[in-house]
Amino acid sequence: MAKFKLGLGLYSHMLNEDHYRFARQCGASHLVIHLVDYFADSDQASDSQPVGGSGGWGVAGKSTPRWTLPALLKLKSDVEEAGLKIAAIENFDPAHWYDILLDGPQKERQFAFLEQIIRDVGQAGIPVIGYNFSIAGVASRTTGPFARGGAMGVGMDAVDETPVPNGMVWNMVWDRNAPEGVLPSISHETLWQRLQTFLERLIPVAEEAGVRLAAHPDDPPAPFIRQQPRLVYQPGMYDKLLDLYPSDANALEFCIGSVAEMTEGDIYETIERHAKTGKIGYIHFRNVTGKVPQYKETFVDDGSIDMARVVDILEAADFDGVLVPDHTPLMSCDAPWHAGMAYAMGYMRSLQVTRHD
Ligand SMILES: [Mn+2]
Repeated sequence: MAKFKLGLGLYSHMLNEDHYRFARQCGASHLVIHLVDYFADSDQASDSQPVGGSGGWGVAGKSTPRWTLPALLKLKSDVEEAGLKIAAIENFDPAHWYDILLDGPQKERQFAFLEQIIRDVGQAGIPVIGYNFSIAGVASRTTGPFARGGAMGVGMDAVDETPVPNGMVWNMVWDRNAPEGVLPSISHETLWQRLQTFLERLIPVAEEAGVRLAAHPDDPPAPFIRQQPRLVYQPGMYDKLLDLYPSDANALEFCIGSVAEMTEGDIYETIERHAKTGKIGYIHFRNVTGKVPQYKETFVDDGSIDMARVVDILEAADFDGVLVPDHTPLMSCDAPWHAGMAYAMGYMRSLQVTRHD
């Protein structure tokens, strides 16, 4: 049995007994949970993964009650009753940190709120918060029957240049009454300064709370999307992020797919380096063909990445954290999301039980 643990990612509307049972049936011991409902007040299908059109997903802020200590403790106990553990919470609510990303007037208040969230998450015994330090968030991706057998999948053909409207950040609307207009474009340097402030402010709190803040790379990893700079769009930028604030609490939500979509670097070397230094909080285990700006997500066994080789690298590095499928193509049946996930989980489970002992 391999050392890594198998997890399933659940969106907020899936945080219920049926999905906990489904995760167990797929061989998961852990969950990575989303508290933000990306599609609240949106007409996008909520079972498919967020693609990110220019219009954004939905309205931010509805997750607020889920971030309180009593709510986190209840969630944790429900998940544990189902025989699972929460490995991580993935993504902050844009309503809670838009002015941290935008360097706006509510920044101080929002830092204080995120500090409280980190303390509460630590108090609830949840070890990781995954985040994506991005103004535009996920955008420029398209869906189509791109995957094997015509399965609906995600890809990218070109960079979306549509500017981000006022009142939107990270692809969600935080102010429905924002004045007309668009966000000003900023430089990469300015974005990195904002990240530095974020790390200097929150990593010490995370250290004290026993929580790791784990950074997802940009999806898609292009230098600019929607006229906003991206932070981690080449492998070396992950190193820059870690070097900005060396701490065990400054970690990576390592997305194999997004890193493989980058135009530089070698996916195997990059994984090995970070696994060996213990910097990986958890892993998005998905496959892809092509690179930015033209790539397609694939079934886990069908892309250009040798996923068994990845597992061997993780094993050799003694990685004992959690792998989740991230996204999968949707399969043609009555339960496209479930079938896609069960397929990926079965593949991962076989790697887990057959690699080493
Ligand atoms: Mn990912």
